[in-house]
Amino acid sequence: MHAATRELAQAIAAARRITVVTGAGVSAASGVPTFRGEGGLWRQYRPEELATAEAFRRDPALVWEWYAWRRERIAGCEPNAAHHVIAGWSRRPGCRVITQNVDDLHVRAGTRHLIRLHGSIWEMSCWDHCGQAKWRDEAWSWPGPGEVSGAMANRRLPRCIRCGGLARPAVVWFGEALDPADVDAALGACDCDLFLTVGTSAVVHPAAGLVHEARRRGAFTAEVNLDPTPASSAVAVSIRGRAEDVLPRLARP
Ligand code: BV8
Ligand code: ZN
Repeated sequence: MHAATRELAQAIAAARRITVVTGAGVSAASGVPTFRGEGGLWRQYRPEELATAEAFRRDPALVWEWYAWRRERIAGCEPNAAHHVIAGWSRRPGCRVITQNVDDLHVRAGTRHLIRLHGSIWEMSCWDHCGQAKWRDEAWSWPGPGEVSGAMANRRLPRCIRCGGLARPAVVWFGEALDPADVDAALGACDCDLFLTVGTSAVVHPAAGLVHEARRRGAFTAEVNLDPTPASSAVAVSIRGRAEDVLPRLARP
């Protein structure tokens, strides 16, 4: 085992309070596309065209077609070894898990004390803000090519279960505020002994700022990621590798 991995494994074993922050890299081995790496979603699409309220206002069918495609991809994915190690850590008192991912694979792996900063691709909310709380809908799927087009497509889009208006994916888009309760919980989780980021390019805020806040509060900070990130030079230990390979080693000091 590399010295850095051993050092981190020992720090994890000794830590009383651990906070883990994950990004798309932790789900890569499960087959969920990442955003910015090789074959990432933002290589094929422009985020402003799909992951913003403006894009949805302009063309809800296009945005729903993209989310339907991602839901279908994710439906066939299972949590991988990295999710299971993190779920194991989450059962330790004082451990909290924060994810940027919307795939809910941490939920399916049985992770406790999970903060889903960007929401869930399996949940919907009312585009017209009628007051209906977000709800889970795993059944809705895109009507399929050729079956509907144009105005017809808009009629087959998901509707709000309360007012019948247009429903939207209950995820946080660029330019949208995160749920203040989630931000508060994430900041509270920066009070920890060990802060570990796994599988994130560390460019999306406010999630990307958490590791720096944890360091400011005295935490031992570490990163496991396939590529270098803007956080790599700021953490105490930065391990280059695949989460599904490295995390099981970190769990067996
Ligand atoms: C907000 C939607 C304010 C859901 C997403 C401060 C500074 C700079 C910019 C900003 C700032 N504050 C706000 C901004 C703007 C913006 C932002 O951060 N822009 C960036 C891009 C510059 N932030 C926002 O707009 C946020 N909102 O701050 O609002 C506000 C306040 C009040 C009132 C109104 C507004 C909202 C951010 C959320 C955006 N939504 N997605 C969806 O459809 O998924 S973000 C999107 O990127 C995903 O949700 C994803 O979670 C997130 C981060 O990406 P990563 O998870 O890191 O994935 P990525 O592919 O980038 O990286 C994967 C990494 O894994 C790679 O490094 C790769 O090397 C590695 N990897 C691959 N395989 C493996 C691996 N590692 C290990 N093992 C492997 N096997
Ligand atoms: Zn409604």
